[in-house]
Amino acid sequence: MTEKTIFSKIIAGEVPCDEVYQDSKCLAFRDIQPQAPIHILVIPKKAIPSLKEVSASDKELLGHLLLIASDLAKKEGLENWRTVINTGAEAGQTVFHLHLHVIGGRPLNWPPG
Ligand code: DGP
Repeated sequence: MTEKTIFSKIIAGEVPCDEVYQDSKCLAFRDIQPQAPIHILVIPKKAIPSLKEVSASDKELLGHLLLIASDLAKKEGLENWRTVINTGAEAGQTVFHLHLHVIGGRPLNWPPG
């Protein structure tokens, strides 16, 4: 059996989180190592390792995650924000459970490092 990721443990309630939203398909909580005043992670409850492993059957779920990210950014009062999905270790992915970062509350430079 594949080892549970920290995010699967958070979904299962085995590890606490600072939750901001959840529904039947996703959970959103504050990042433990925030990179900006607002830094929320939106994750599917389905354990998909990364954007590499998605398929057409995940279309609705992926759209749902983006809509929730947008709602939460607006609820946090953000006018400008960045939505990031790191895919693969060399792109900065450290937790292999698909997640969207919603980052804002300070000016954000481009390109990212
Ligand atoms: P990434 O590098 O894209 O895989 O982002 C993983 C993020 O997850 C990183 O910003 C730190 C955050 N993180 C890791 N472990 C925990 C945890 O136990 N709780 C919370 N809230 N965030 C975590």
